[in-house]
Amino acid sequence: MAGKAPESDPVQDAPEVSGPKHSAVGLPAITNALRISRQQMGVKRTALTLLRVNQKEGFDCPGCAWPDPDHRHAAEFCENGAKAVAEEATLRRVTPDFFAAHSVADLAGRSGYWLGQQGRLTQPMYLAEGATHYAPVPWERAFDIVAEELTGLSSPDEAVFYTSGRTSNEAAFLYQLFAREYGTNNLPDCSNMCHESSGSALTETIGIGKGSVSLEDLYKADLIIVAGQNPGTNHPRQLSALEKAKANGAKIISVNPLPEAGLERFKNPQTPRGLAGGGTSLTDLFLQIRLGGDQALFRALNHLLLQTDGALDEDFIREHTHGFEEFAAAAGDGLDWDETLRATGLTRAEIDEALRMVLASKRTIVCWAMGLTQHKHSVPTIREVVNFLLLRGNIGRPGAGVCPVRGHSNVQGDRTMGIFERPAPAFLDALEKEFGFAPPREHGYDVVRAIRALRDGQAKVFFAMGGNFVSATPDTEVTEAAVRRANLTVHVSTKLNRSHAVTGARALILPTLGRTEKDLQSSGEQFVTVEDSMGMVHASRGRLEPASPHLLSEPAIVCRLARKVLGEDSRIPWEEFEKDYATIRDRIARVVPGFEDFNARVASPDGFALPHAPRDDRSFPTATGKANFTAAPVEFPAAPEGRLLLQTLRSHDQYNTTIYGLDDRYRGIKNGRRVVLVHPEDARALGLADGAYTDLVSEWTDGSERRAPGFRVVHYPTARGCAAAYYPETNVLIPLDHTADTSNTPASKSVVVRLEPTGL
Ligand SMILES: Nc1nc2c(c(=O)[nH]1)N[C@H]1C(S)=C(S)[C@@H](COP(=O)(O)OP(=O)(O)OC[C@H]3O[C@@H](n4cnc5c(=O)[nH]c(N)nc54)[C@H](O)[C@@H]3O)O[C@H]1N2
Ligand SMILES: Nc1nc2c(c(=O)[nH]1)N[C@H]1C(S)=C(S)[C@@H](COP(=O)(O)OP(=O)(O)OC[C@H]3O[C@@H](n4cnc5c(=O)[nH]c(N)nc54)[C@H](O)[C@@H]3O)O[C@H]1N2
Ligand SMILES: [Mo]
Repeated sequence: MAGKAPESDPVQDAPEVSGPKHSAVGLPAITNALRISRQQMGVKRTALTLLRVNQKEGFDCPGCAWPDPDHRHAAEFCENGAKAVAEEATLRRVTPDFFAAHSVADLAGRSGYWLGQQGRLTQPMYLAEGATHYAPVPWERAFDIVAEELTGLSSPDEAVFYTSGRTSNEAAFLYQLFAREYGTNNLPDCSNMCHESSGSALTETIGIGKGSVSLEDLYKADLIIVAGQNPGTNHPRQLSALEKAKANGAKIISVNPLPEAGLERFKNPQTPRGLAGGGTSLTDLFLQIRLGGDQALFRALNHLLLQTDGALDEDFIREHTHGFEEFAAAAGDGLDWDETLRATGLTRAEIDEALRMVLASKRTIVCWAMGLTQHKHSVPTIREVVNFLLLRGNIGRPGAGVCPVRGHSNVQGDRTMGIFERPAPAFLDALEKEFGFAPPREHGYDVVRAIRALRDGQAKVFFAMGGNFVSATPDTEVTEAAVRRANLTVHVSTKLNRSHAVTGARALILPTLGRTEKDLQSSGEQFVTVEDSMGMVHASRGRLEPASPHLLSEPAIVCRLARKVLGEDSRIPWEEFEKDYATIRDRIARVVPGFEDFNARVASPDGFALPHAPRDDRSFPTATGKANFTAAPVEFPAAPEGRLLLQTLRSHDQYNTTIYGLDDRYRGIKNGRRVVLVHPEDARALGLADGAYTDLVSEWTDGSERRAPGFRVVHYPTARGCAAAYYPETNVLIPLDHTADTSNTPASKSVVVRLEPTGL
């Protein structure tokens, strides 16, 4: 029934298991999307809302960052996009009465699923020091409280301003401007936990931390390697692009420890064949790699390419690259095949087959996501992918390139707008020139460093523009204790989540508009803009009436807060910005390269493409002025005898920490989330029957242990020695210091665990 949330927390842990599926989408995807949408929104609103997703006059889907094709279907959404929309456009409401009925301690005892199911936040709420319940607070008073705390700090660096990647370009630009005029670069964001490793590796090697391909390139590729990504669940519209590429003759190699249904076979719901027929088989070669074995795999391919006559694009290497000799010396001679096969879990024949496909392809693209970015050696792994593409000149020409597939719908745009704890000096110079204040130059805290600073009492105010910090971050117990030490925690949010229940001495919840909603300011109705995973910028306009008359937009919240905190001293026209977002875009146009004439260009329904030097003209804005080969030693994680390597990943019914439902349809799991997928032979060796219950115990180098109790063992065809369980439940297992070198991203895809039968 629409509008009604569950009263009690449902039993989450009665998982029913039926084995993995071998195809994705098709009719069940539509039925499931409509069922969840109707539960949240009712029938009429479901129809009205879903027809607006990703249309040229509509709003950008708050799901993933996959780009929209030029020729859009009437319903350009996918099952999981529909769920993201339903979650936001729900008719359920969290009112002051709800907070009066539920103490913070009560909320802290609820599951993330239950919290999210309560509906949209409707009024600003304040938790006074020592209070047991949140109480309604007028907006002005809420801003005064934040201003009081921020102006009372002994240094602006005692404040942390987190962002999750749904924030629009306009709001993000204002938010970083406010933080920097206030005086800090402490702007950690979800990207620190996500594609930071891609950004680090790509900036160093090709000079820009973004992907180099467009959708058209995918359609033209001969070979697409999808490594460490589960598009069937996390980027379902990517399957349509892969299907089209295949129809044009492309081959696909999937590199994954799990046989993911979406990559096996796609039943396109937009075509009769997809709905009623067998669908399209996508993967031509499945490489069932061990967790963290990708660097070794790409190194082996590179070694073989270096040994094959005529395999290299020598002109490209000579004209456009740097460091080839050194790389060839490291990768060309002697490869330790025993080590390669151990690291990858593959056979020599499988690697040779992949090589044949690589040699047969003139245009190759590598797509990747969290399976490559969340390991200790993620940055060298992604550099090795770049080496692989450079060897055959697969960058900066049609049908070829790097394709890191972003997560949150505007995470890439937020970074472009300056949400970054280590801003480029040129960006700060441009801010200084445009606004006439001296931005701080010292680097700020990323996510992990922000947690340490809170833990150590060096950070005292935590402000979040969206997201669910305590659930998304590693080392849950450490992180929650760290956040509880803050003087004030503030969350600008659409929905209730655990971060509202784990608070500093005082706390505020500031409810905001979602993408789907009309944004009316005094100059009239506003739109915002976003940038997708392929560097396309376009407008997003909500149409629904806001969930409550008390909501403020994210730009309005930043403007009002900035005026309170910075007062008369501010040189920035905050009032004007709030009134008319076009005035924000005028400033972005003057500060951020590629946004010249922003207001005029974004008026085009298709939006516009941002410049990308390697893609546009094969120039590489790196330190050497060329694309850089890099030669790093091959690394891979190893689990000691009797232990497994655990990856923490998403089920089909969740959006990060937002749990839509309790099923993971493609993996054959229903009605529960506390499951651990283990290869049947590994499970037998550990004496664990399918259906047995086990605690997951992670073992850390300093001898400490962390425990996540009560997971149902599921015998599952994952790579040998590897296990998988859902995040955020498993974040408790990941030590804060277990991060990727260089990017400092929590290494959530390689955690050494012991499985201990529950109750022993
Ligand atoms: N519906 C939905 N959509 C989403 C999200 C969501 O939660 N729900 N989240 C969004 C966000 S923020 C992001 S970042 C993306 C995440 O998108 P994904 O990266 O697809 O998300 P994960 O579930 O973490 O899946 C990781 C995949 O990599 C594989 N993998 C794990 N370790 C390795 C490895 O060492 N090597 C290789 N080759 N493969 C490995 C796993 O088996 C799995 O298939 O999706 C975005 N879209
Ligand atoms: N173990 C493990 N940990 C991980 C990962 C993993 O694979 N394994 N993945 C990491 C990745 S890739 C990411 S991106 C992070 C995600 O980290 P976050 O981005 O912090 O987490 P989300 O769950 O996406 O945030 C959900 C909340 O955002 C708020 N929200 C939704 N829409 C809006 C909006 O329009 N405006 C505002 N202001 N708020 C809104 C809602 O209140 C909702 O509860 O988690 C990371 N953590
Ligand atoms: Mo992400």
